[in-house]
Amino acid sequence: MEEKKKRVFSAIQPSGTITLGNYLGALKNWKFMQDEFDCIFALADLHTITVRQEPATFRKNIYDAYASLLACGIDPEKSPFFIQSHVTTHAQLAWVLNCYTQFGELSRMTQFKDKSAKHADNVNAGLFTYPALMAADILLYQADMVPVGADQKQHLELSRNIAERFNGIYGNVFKVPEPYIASKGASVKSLQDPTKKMSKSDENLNGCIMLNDSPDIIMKKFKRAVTDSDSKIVYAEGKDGINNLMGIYSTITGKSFEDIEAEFEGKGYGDFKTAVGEAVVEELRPIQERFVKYSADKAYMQECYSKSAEFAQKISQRTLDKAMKKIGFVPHA
Ligand code: ATP
Ligand code: LTN
Repeated sequence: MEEKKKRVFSAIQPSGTITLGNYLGALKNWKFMQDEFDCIFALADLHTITVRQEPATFRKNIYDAYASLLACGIDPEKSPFFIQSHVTTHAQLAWVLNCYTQFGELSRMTQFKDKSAKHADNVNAGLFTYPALMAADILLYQADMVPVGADQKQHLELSRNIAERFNGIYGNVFKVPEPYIASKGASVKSLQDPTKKMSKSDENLNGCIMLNDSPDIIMKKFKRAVTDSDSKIVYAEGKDGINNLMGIYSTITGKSFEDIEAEFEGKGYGDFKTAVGEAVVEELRPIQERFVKYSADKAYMQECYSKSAEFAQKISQRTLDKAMKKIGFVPHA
Protein backbone atom coordinates (compact mmCIF):
# COMPACT_ATOMS: atom_id res chain seq x y z
CA MET A 1 0.00 0.00 0.00
CA GLU A 2 1.26 3.50 -0.78
CA GLU A 3 2.32 5.34 2.35
CA LYS A 4 0.36 8.50 3.14
CA LYS A 5 2.41 11.61 2.40
CA LYS A 6 3.32 13.82 5.33
CA ARG A 7 1.38 17.06 5.59
CA VAL A 8 3.39 20.28 5.39
CA PHE A 9 2.00 23.71 6.27
CA SER A 10 3.70 27.09 6.07
CA ALA A 11 2.82 30.74 5.62
CA ILE A 12 4.42 34.08 4.93
CA GLN A 13 3.22 37.58 5.73
CA PRO A 14 2.41 40.01 2.91
CA SER A 15 4.13 42.75 4.90
CA GLY A 16 6.24 44.14 2.06
CA THR A 17 8.30 43.00 -0.88
CA ILE A 18 9.59 39.45 -0.53
CA THR A 19 13.31 39.40 0.27
CA LEU A 20 16.23 37.17 -0.56
CA GLY A 21 16.03 36.07 3.11
CA ASN A 22 12.45 34.87 2.71
CA TYR A 23 13.39 33.12 -0.51
CA LEU A 24 16.50 31.31 0.72
CA GLY A 25 15.20 30.70 4.24
CA ALA A 26 11.74 29.48 3.32
CA LEU A 27 10.34 29.68 -0.21
CA LYS A 28 13.08 27.76 -1.99
CA ASN A 29 12.44 24.83 0.35
CA TRP A 30 8.67 25.08 -0.11
CA LYS A 31 9.12 24.66 -3.82
CA PHE A 32 11.10 21.44 -3.44
CA MET A 33 8.81 20.02 -0.77
CA GLN A 34 5.77 20.13 -3.06
CA ASP A 35 6.51 16.83 -4.80
CA GLU A 36 7.45 14.83 -1.76
CA PHE A 37 4.83 16.06 0.70
CA ASP A 38 1.20 17.03 0.91
CA CYS A 39 1.77 20.80 1.17
CA ILE A 40 -0.60 23.64 2.06
CA PHE A 41 0.59 27.25 1.95
CA ALA A 42 -0.93 30.56 2.97
CA LEU A 43 -0.41 34.30 2.91
CA ALA A 44 -0.73 35.28 6.58
CA ASP A 45 -2.50 38.59 6.02
CA LEU A 46 -4.22 38.54 9.44
CA HIS A 47 -0.78 38.50 11.05
CA THR A 48 0.27 41.53 9.03
CA ILE A 49 -2.17 43.96 10.64
CA THR A 50 -0.34 43.59 13.95
CA VAL A 51 1.69 46.43 12.43
CA ARG A 52 -0.40 49.33 11.05
CA GLN A 53 -0.83 49.09 7.25
CA GLU A 54 -1.82 51.75 4.74
CA PRO A 55 -4.85 50.15 2.98
CA ALA A 56 -3.83 50.62 -0.67
CA THR A 57 -0.25 49.50 0.01
CA PHE A 58 -1.45 46.52 2.04
CA ARG A 59 -3.75 45.38 -0.78
CA LYS A 60 -0.94 45.74 -3.33
CA ASN A 61 1.46 43.83 -1.08
CA ILE A 62 -1.01 40.95 -0.88
CA TYR A 63 -1.33 40.69 -4.66
CA ASP A 64 2.42 41.09 -5.12
CA ALA A 65 3.23 38.46 -2.51
CA TYR A 66 0.78 36.04 -4.11
CA ALA A 67 2.35 36.60 -7.55
CA SER A 68 5.86 36.31 -6.06
CA LEU A 69 5.15 32.94 -4.53
CA LEU A 70 3.70 31.63 -7.78
CA ALA A 71 6.85 32.97 -9.46
CA CYS A 72 9.01 31.13 -6.89
CA GLY A 73 7.44 27.89 -8.01
CA ILE A 74 4.48 27.37 -5.69
CA ASP A 75 1.95 25.50 -7.80
CA PRO A 76 -1.62 25.71 -6.42
CA GLU A 77 -2.58 22.65 -8.48
CA LYS A 78 -0.18 20.63 -6.33
CA SER A 79 -0.33 22.63 -3.11
CA PRO A 80 -3.34 24.74 -2.15
CA PHE A 81 -2.12 28.29 -1.59
CA PHE A 82 -4.73 30.52 0.04
CA ILE A 83 -5.11 33.88 1.73
CA GLN A 84 -5.53 33.42 5.49
CA SER A 85 -8.36 35.96 5.91
CA HIS A 86 -10.46 34.05 3.33
CA VAL A 87 -10.64 30.99 5.57
CA THR A 88 -12.74 31.75 8.63
CA THR A 89 -11.44 28.98 10.88
CA HIS A 90 -8.07 30.68 11.50
CA ALA A 91 -9.41 33.60 13.51
CA GLN A 92 -11.88 31.28 15.26
CA LEU A 93 -9.34 28.73 16.44
CA ALA A 94 -6.91 31.54 17.30
CA TRP A 95 -9.41 32.86 19.86
CA VAL A 96 -9.80 29.42 21.37
CA LEU A 97 -6.03 28.85 21.56
CA ASN A 98 -5.54 32.27 23.14
CA CYS A 99 -7.35 30.80 26.12
CA TYR A 100 -4.81 27.94 26.30
CA THR A 101 -1.73 30.14 25.98
CA GLN A 102 -0.09 31.77 28.96
CA PHE A 103 0.80 35.44 29.28
CA GLY A 104 4.27 34.42 30.47
CA GLU A 105 4.89 32.29 27.39
CA LEU A 106 3.94 35.09 25.04
CA SER A 107 6.09 37.56 26.99
CA ARG A 108 9.17 35.48 26.23
CA MET A 109 8.81 35.66 22.43
CA THR A 110 11.78 37.52 21.02
CA GLN A 111 9.84 38.66 17.94
CA PHE A 112 7.31 40.35 20.24
CA LYS A 113 10.10 42.08 22.14
CA ASP A 114 11.80 43.21 18.89
CA LYS A 115 8.63 44.38 17.21
CA SER A 116 7.26 46.16 20.25
CA ALA A 117 10.53 48.05 20.58
CA LYS A 118 10.38 48.94 16.89
CA HIS A 119 6.72 50.02 16.95
CA ALA A 120 6.62 51.49 20.43
CA ASP A 121 3.61 53.65 19.54
CA ASN A 122 1.47 50.61 18.67
CA VAL A 123 2.15 47.69 21.00
CA ASN A 124 -1.27 46.16 20.40
CA ALA A 125 -2.76 42.96 21.81
CA GLY A 126 -2.59 41.29 18.38
CA LEU A 127 1.18 41.70 18.28
CA PHE A 128 1.30 39.96 21.64
CA THR A 129 -1.03 37.05 20.81
CA TYR A 130 0.34 36.60 17.28
CA PRO A 131 1.83 33.15 18.14
CA ALA A 132 -1.63 31.79 19.06
CA LEU A 133 -2.88 32.70 15.57
CA MET A 134 0.19 31.07 14.09
CA ALA A 135 -0.46 27.93 16.16
CA ALA A 136 -4.05 27.93 14.84
CA ASP A 137 -2.77 28.14 11.24
CA ILE A 138 -0.63 25.07 11.72
CA LEU A 139 -2.82 22.93 13.99
CA LEU A 140 -5.96 23.35 11.85
CA TYR A 141 -4.32 21.28 9.11
CA GLN A 142 -2.85 18.60 11.39
CA ALA A 143 0.54 19.45 9.87
CA ASP A 144 3.44 17.07 10.45
CA MET A 145 6.07 19.56 9.40
CA VAL A 146 6.47 23.32 9.17
CA PRO A 147 9.28 24.69 6.99
CA VAL A 148 10.41 28.12 8.22
CA GLY A 149 13.56 30.17 8.66
CA ALA A 150 15.45 30.06 11.96
CA ASP A 151 13.68 33.20 13.27
CA GLN A 152 10.38 31.31 13.59
CA LYS A 153 11.71 28.42 15.65
CA GLN A 154 10.55 29.89 18.95
CA HIS A 155 7.00 30.39 17.63
CA LEU A 156 6.92 26.81 16.45
CA GLU A 157 8.09 25.55 19.78
CA LEU A 158 5.20 27.45 21.37
CA SER A 159 2.74 25.94 18.84
CA ARG A 160 3.93 22.50 19.92
CA ASN A 161 3.47 23.38 23.58
CA ILE A 162 -0.05 24.66 22.96
CA ALA A 163 -0.94 21.48 21.03
CA GLU A 164 0.47 19.24 23.74
CA ARG A 165 -1.34 21.16 26.46
CA PHE A 166 -4.66 20.96 24.64
CA ASN A 167 -4.21 17.26 23.87
CA GLY A 168 -3.27 16.68 27.50
CA ILE A 169 -6.66 18.00 28.60
CA TYR A 170 -8.94 16.69 25.83
CA GLY A 171 -7.17 13.73 24.19
CA ASN A 172 -5.65 13.64 20.74
CA VAL A 173 -7.10 16.61 18.90
CA PHE A 174 -4.02 18.16 17.28
CA LYS A 175 -1.01 16.65 15.58
CA VAL A 176 2.12 18.05 17.28
CA PRO A 177 4.12 19.60 14.41
CA GLU A 178 7.85 19.30 13.80
CA PRO A 179 9.83 22.32 12.67
CA TYR A 180 11.68 21.88 9.39
CA ILE A 181 14.54 24.33 9.35
CA ALA A 182 16.93 23.68 6.49
CA SER A 183 20.48 24.28 7.66
CA LYS A 184 21.35 26.29 4.56
CA GLY A 185 19.78 29.70 4.12
CA ALA A 186 18.03 29.43 7.48
CA SER A 187 19.10 32.88 8.47
CA VAL A 188 20.15 35.48 5.93
CA LYS A 189 21.48 38.65 7.55
CA SER A 190 21.21 42.28 6.55
CA LEU A 191 24.00 43.34 4.15
CA GLN A 192 24.40 46.53 6.17
CA ASP A 193 24.26 45.01 9.65
CA PRO A 194 25.15 41.32 9.47
CA THR A 195 24.21 40.78 13.10
CA LYS A 196 20.53 41.45 12.22
CA LYS A 197 18.30 39.31 10.02
CA MET A 198 17.42 40.56 6.56
CA SER A 199 13.83 41.71 6.89
CA LYS A 200 11.08 42.99 4.59
CA SER A 201 10.30 45.78 6.95
CA ASP A 202 13.88 47.04 7.43
CA GLU A 203 14.18 50.77 6.79
CA ASN A 204 17.72 50.42 5.49
CA LEU A 205 17.00 49.30 1.92
CA ASN A 206 20.68 48.77 1.16
CA GLY A 207 20.76 45.92 3.64
CA CYS A 208 18.01 44.02 1.98
CA ILE A 209 17.82 42.35 -1.46
CA MET A 210 14.24 42.41 -2.72
CA LEU A 211 13.05 39.69 -5.06
CA ASN A 212 12.29 42.32 -7.71
CA ASP A 213 15.47 44.42 -7.44
CA SER A 214 17.06 45.04 -10.85
CA PRO A 215 20.46 43.41 -11.59
CA ASP A 216 22.04 46.82 -11.29
CA ILE A 217 20.65 47.45 -7.81
CA ILE A 218 21.54 43.94 -6.67
CA MET A 219 25.18 44.39 -7.73
CA LYS A 220 25.32 47.80 -6.03
CA LYS A 221 23.92 46.44 -2.78
CA PHE A 222 26.43 43.58 -2.71
CA LYS A 223 29.34 45.92 -3.51
CA ARG A 224 28.34 48.06 -0.52
CA ALA A 225 27.88 45.08 1.80
CA VAL A 226 29.56 45.54 5.18
CA THR A 227 32.49 43.16 5.74
CA ASP A 228 35.54 43.46 8.01
CA SER A 229 39.08 44.81 8.01
CA ASP A 230 40.62 41.39 7.39
CA SER A 231 40.91 40.31 3.75
CA LYS A 232 40.47 36.54 3.81
CA ILE A 233 37.41 34.79 2.46
CA VAL A 234 36.99 32.20 5.19
CA TYR A 235 34.04 31.25 7.37
CA ALA A 236 35.04 32.21 10.90
CA GLU A 237 33.75 33.69 14.13
CA GLY A 238 33.68 37.49 14.13
CA LYS A 239 33.40 37.67 10.34
CA ASP A 240 29.62 38.12 10.25
CA GLY A 241 29.57 39.98 6.93
CA ILE A 242 31.69 37.42 5.07
CA ASN A 243 29.90 34.51 6.76
CA ASN A 244 26.60 35.90 5.54
CA LEU A 245 27.86 36.32 1.96
CA MET A 246 29.28 32.79 2.07
CA GLY A 247 25.93 31.47 3.32
CA ILE A 248 24.08 33.16 0.46
CA TYR A 249 26.59 31.97 -2.15
CA SER A 250 26.57 28.43 -0.77
CA THR A 251 22.78 28.15 -0.68
CA ILE A 252 22.48 29.30 -4.28
CA THR A 253 25.38 27.41 -5.85
CA GLY A 254 25.27 24.31 -3.64
CA LYS A 255 29.01 24.71 -2.96
CA SER A 256 30.34 23.92 0.51
CA PHE A 257 32.19 26.54 2.58
CA GLU A 258 35.48 24.68 1.95
CA ASP A 259 34.89 24.81 -1.81
CA ILE A 260 34.16 28.52 -1.59
CA GLU A 261 37.27 29.18 0.50
CA ALA A 262 39.36 27.30 -2.08
CA GLU A 263 37.71 29.08 -5.01
CA PHE A 264 38.50 32.52 -3.57
CA GLU A 265 41.89 31.87 -2.04
CA GLY A 266 44.18 34.80 -2.79
CA LYS A 267 41.28 36.88 -4.13
CA GLY A 268 39.89 40.03 -2.54
CA TYR A 269 36.53 40.94 -1.06
CA GLY A 270 35.66 42.89 -4.22
CA ASP A 271 35.89 39.76 -6.40
CA PHE A 272 33.89 37.74 -3.93
CA LYS A 273 31.12 40.33 -3.64
CA THR A 274 30.85 40.45 -7.43
CA ALA A 275 30.58 36.66 -7.62
CA VAL A 276 27.86 36.55 -4.96
CA GLY A 277 25.96 39.41 -6.64
CA GLU A 278 26.09 37.67 -10.02
CA ALA A 279 24.91 34.37 -8.56
CA VAL A 280 21.93 36.16 -6.97
CA VAL A 281 21.08 38.03 -10.19
CA GLU A 282 21.01 34.75 -12.15
CA GLU A 283 18.98 32.96 -9.47
CA LEU A 284 16.36 35.72 -9.41
CA ARG A 285 16.15 36.37 -13.17
CA PRO A 286 13.59 33.63 -14.03
CA ILE A 287 11.59 34.42 -10.89
CA GLN A 288 11.36 38.08 -11.89
CA GLU A 289 10.18 37.15 -15.38
CA ARG A 290 7.44 34.94 -14.00
CA PHE A 291 6.45 37.60 -11.46
CA VAL A 292 5.70 40.04 -14.29
CA LYS A 293 3.54 37.42 -16.01
CA TYR A 294 1.52 36.46 -12.90
CA SER A 295 1.04 40.03 -11.66
CA ALA A 296 -0.60 40.92 -14.95
CA ASP A 297 -3.08 38.05 -14.61
CA LYS A 298 -5.31 38.86 -11.62
CA ALA A 299 -8.02 36.51 -12.92
CA TYR A 300 -5.65 33.55 -12.72
CA MET A 301 -4.53 34.52 -9.23
CA GLN A 302 -8.14 34.85 -8.12
CA GLU A 303 -8.98 31.42 -9.46
CA CYS A 304 -6.01 29.96 -7.55
CA TYR A 305 -6.71 31.60 -4.20
CA SER A 306 -10.46 31.00 -4.33
CA LYS A 307 -10.15 27.29 -5.06
CA SER A 308 -7.43 26.93 -2.45
CA ALA A 309 -9.51 28.71 0.20
CA GLU A 310 -12.47 26.46 -0.47
CA PHE A 311 -10.30 23.40 0.06
CA ALA A 312 -8.64 24.85 3.18
CA GLN A 313 -11.99 25.82 4.70
CA LYS A 314 -13.25 22.25 4.36
CA ILE A 315 -10.21 20.58 5.90
CA SER A 316 -9.74 23.08 8.70
CA GLN A 317 -13.43 23.09 9.68
CA ARG A 318 -13.13 19.44 10.74
CA THR A 319 -10.35 20.26 13.19
CA LEU A 320 -12.10 23.35 14.52
CA ASP A 321 -15.37 21.43 15.05
CA LYS A 322 -13.56 18.66 16.87
CA ALA A 323 -11.71 21.06 19.17
CA MET A 324 -14.90 23.03 19.98
CA LYS A 325 -16.85 19.86 20.70
CA LYS A 326 -14.16 18.57 23.06
CA ILE A 327 -14.22 21.84 24.99
CA GLY A 328 -17.99 21.47 25.45
CA PHE A 329 -19.45 23.98 23.00
CA VAL A 330 -22.84 23.01 21.62
CA PRO A 331 -22.59 22.00 17.92
CA HIS A 332 -24.59 24.35 15.68
CA ALA A 333 -25.95 21.72 13.32
P1 ATP B 1 8.71 41.17 8.64
O1 ATP B 1 9.85 42.10 8.29
O2 ATP B 1 7.37 41.72 8.31
O3 ATP B 1 8.84 40.59 10.01
P2 ATP B 1 10.05 38.96 7.42
O4 ATP B 1 10.85 39.39 6.25
O5 ATP B 1 10.76 38.72 8.70
O6 ATP B 1 8.86 39.97 7.65
P3 ATP B 1 8.12 36.79 7.46
O7 ATP B 1 6.90 36.95 6.66
O8 ATP B 1 8.02 37.00 8.93
O9 ATP B 1 9.31 37.68 6.90
O10 ATP B 1 8.72 35.35 7.20
C1 ATP B 1 8.44 34.52 6.10
C2 ATP B 1 9.37 33.35 6.09
O11 ATP B 1 10.69 33.78 5.74
C3 ATP B 1 9.50 32.67 7.44
O12 ATP B 1 9.58 31.28 7.24
C4 ATP B 1 10.79 33.20 7.98
O13 ATP B 1 11.40 32.29 8.86
C5 ATP B 1 11.62 33.37 6.72
N1 ATP B 1 12.61 34.43 6.86
C6 ATP B 1 12.34 35.73 7.10
N2 ATP B 1 13.47 36.45 7.15
C7 ATP B 1 14.49 35.56 6.95
C8 ATP B 1 15.92 35.68 6.89
N3 ATP B 1 16.51 36.84 7.03
N4 ATP B 1 16.64 34.57 6.65
C9 ATP B 1 16.04 33.37 6.48
N5 ATP B 1 14.70 33.20 6.52
C10 ATP B 1 13.93 34.26 6.76
N1 LTN C 1 4.73 34.14 11.70
C1 LTN C 1 5.34 33.75 10.46
C2 LTN C 1 4.38 33.65 9.33
C3 LTN C 1 3.39 32.62 9.64
C4 LTN C 1 3.61 31.21 9.66
C5 LTN C 1 2.36 30.64 10.02
C6 LTN C 1 4.70 30.40 9.39
C7 LTN C 1 2.09 32.83 10.00
N2 LTN C 1 1.49 31.64 10.22
C8 LTN C 1 2.23 29.26 10.15
C9 LTN C 1 4.55 29.04 9.51
C10 LTN C 1 3.33 28.47 9.89
C11 LTN C 1 6.39 34.75 10.12
O1 LTN C 1 6.29 35.86 10.48
N3 LTN C 1 7.35 34.32 9.42
